[in-house]
Amino acid sequence: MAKTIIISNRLPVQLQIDNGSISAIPSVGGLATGMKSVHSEGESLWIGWSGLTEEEIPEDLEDDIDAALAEHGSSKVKLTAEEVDGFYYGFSNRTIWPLFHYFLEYSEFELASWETYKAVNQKFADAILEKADKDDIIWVHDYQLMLVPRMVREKRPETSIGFFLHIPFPSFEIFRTLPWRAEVLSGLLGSDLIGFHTYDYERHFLSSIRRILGLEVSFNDIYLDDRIVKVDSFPMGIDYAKFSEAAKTHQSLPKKEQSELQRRLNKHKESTPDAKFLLSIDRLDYSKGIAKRLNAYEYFLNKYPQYKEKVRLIILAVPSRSNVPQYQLLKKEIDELVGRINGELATVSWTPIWYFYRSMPFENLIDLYTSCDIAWLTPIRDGMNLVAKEYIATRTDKTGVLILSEMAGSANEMNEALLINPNNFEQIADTIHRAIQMPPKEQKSRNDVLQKRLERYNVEKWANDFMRSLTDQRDKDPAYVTR
Ligand code: GDG
Repeated sequence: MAKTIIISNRLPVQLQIDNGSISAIPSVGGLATGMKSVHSEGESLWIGWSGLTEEEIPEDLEDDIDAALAEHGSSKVKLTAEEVDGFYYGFSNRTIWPLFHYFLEYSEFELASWETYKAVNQKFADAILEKADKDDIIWVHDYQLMLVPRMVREKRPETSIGFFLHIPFPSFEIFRTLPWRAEVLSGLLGSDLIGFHTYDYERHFLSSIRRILGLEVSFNDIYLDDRIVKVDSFPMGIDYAKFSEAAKTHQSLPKKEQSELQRRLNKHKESTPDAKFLLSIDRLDYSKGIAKRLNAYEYFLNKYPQYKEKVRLIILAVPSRSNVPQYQLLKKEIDELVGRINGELATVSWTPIWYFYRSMPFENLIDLYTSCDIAWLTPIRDGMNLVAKEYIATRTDKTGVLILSEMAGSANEMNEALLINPNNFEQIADTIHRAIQMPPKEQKSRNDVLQKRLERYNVEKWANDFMRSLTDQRDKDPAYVTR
């Protein structure tokens, strides 16, 4: 029976080695959840890096690790610390990530890390070739693996291969600066179907295909000598039921079962009933605009001083890529900004910013989503931004206001949110004021539309739509049909 092979940089499970005993814990991330419907037992295999380098895996535990992963339909690609450094921290996160998020000045073009990226992509492709049977369908994920589709196609011309990019695809003017631009495009063109979150990313990609490779493009089809590659947009949704059910359960919890965080949030709400909580949750990443958001918050408090002592900004910044210098500098900048703003504006009874630099358990995430009156997300660039969708899904009584950057892919589907330009402090200050003043009736009518849309186009539908489009494409491919 044909199976689906999913391939991404990280596996959907976390390995834990404790006194020689191995366990694999399923991850709760969006991709892992989204692929659940595709990654059902027995019919699919997930290939990726386990998160431990070869040096960190004791040789005598190798078989046990493979067995633990196999229980979750997973198989690991072995990477050395040096490979992780050049491939992941290097080319993926110091070249592609900044470039594709329009941070051209952060993008490093180093031949050595490009060479490692190629070699590691080949390792992933070899792992697929070793495990894939003739009729299997292959779905490759994200910017770390853009060369894999071509590498697999070269050895197995008839295989059905899909690729999905989770981050923006930049405009031609940005993409053309990459020294290895043609190789990256040609790597992606090994696919039968290439998916993006938005129509804009799709258009940018097609424009680079025309101008860099000179290929013929008609609507969303790219004509190669022997095949047609289809390009389309598939905006990723969330597991809507999971978030809305968690919020309902959470609200019915008796006081003694509530988390410490929830009790503290309640206490503050009771002591200042007209106070408002603003919330932002992101990985600590320069693309998320956290430092700019802090400056905009200070601007807002100075423009609307009546809200001093009345609003609190909760910032949850999740540690990310802390081996990359830009992330270390950003962490320092944010620490200093929070310290300065709190130092200058705080009173004995009011701290303007509550700053958490950590990852929180899912239950606490729900505490925050359900307790905060306004979610304020201001990425400078963001492929989609699932946090915006999750916040809306948890608003069971339909109150709450979402202020969202128009630079996030999700803004395309969330017109009922208050959309802002993250660089326009004047507009941001006025929008926070508007959000605080928004009558509950208006909040409910906006959120009602948003919730219905998110519930309908959930992550399962996203995965199924992509798979359907990929199989349709395969059925049209002459190489497959005449086989
Ligand atoms: C990339 C693209 C695109 C966050 N903090 C905690 C936590 N989270 C979860 C959220 C959400 C996920 O992490 C973050 O997803 P985003 O979409 O907001 O952002 P990226 O991590 O940058 O993801 C992005 C996405 O891929 C999918 O294609 O939307 O544009 O950059 O699900 O809930 N979860 C827990 N604790 C935390 O502290 N448990």
